[in-house]
Amino acid sequence: MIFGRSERGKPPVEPVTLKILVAGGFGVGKTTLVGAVSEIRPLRTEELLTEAGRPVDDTSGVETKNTTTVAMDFGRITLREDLVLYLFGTPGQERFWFMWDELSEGALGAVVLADTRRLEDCFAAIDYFERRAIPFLVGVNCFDGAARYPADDVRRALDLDDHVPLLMCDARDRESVKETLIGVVQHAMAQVAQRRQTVGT
Ligand SMILES: Nc1nc2c(ncn2[C@@H]2O[C@H](COP(=O)(O)OP(=O)(O)OP(=O)(O)O)[C@@H](O)[C@H]2O)c(=O)[nH]1
Ligand SMILES: [Mg+2]
Repeated sequence: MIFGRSERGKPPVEPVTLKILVAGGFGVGKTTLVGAVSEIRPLRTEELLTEAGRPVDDTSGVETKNTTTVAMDFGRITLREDLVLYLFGTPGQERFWFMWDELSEGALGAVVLADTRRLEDCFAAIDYFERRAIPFLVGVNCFDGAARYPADDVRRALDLDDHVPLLMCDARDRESVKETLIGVVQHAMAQVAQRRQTVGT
């Protein structure tokens, strides 16, 4: 006897797939974040930082860092059985920024990672997403040894619009990263709904 799909129980769920960017300055923890949550072995494009790059590669604060992303990181996380995120980590160094336009194509939203010891390094990423109206939130990656500041102080220093969420996170911690990603999806969905409403009125 042949059973139809409905008789065998629930039909398989086709998940919605969303593209999320992970951006921010050099060495802020983008590759670490994608690696912490990805359920597939993340694709990385790391190259060794060399003596020749020393004048342009500012490793202050991340002195133990010996590689850098030259094209992108790629990972995947299933947030719910019907919701899958594809994560694209951008290269942090300015000399690789020509990749950003390609990577941001079709993105729902972005996480801008920030390190309070070098806040100015994420200004360019914030400008980039503001200009293109790509919804983003700021994740303050709380490095060991970095001073902790109240969220409002960081918001003010970054001159963030009131509607942009800011969260504290640890790029090495799966649960913390998951929370941050859920925050981006919720924020981006709210922005899309608001834009639709504005267009509809
Ligand atoms: N203590 C601590 N170290 C971290 C954290 N996130 C990253 N690191 C370390 O900081 C360094 C930089 O991390 P990456 O993930 O390579 O940074 P990135 O943003 O991908 O760097 P680029 O691709 O070169 O711009 C690595 O040595 C990590 O082990 C964190 O949350 N806490
Ligand atoms: Mg990287």
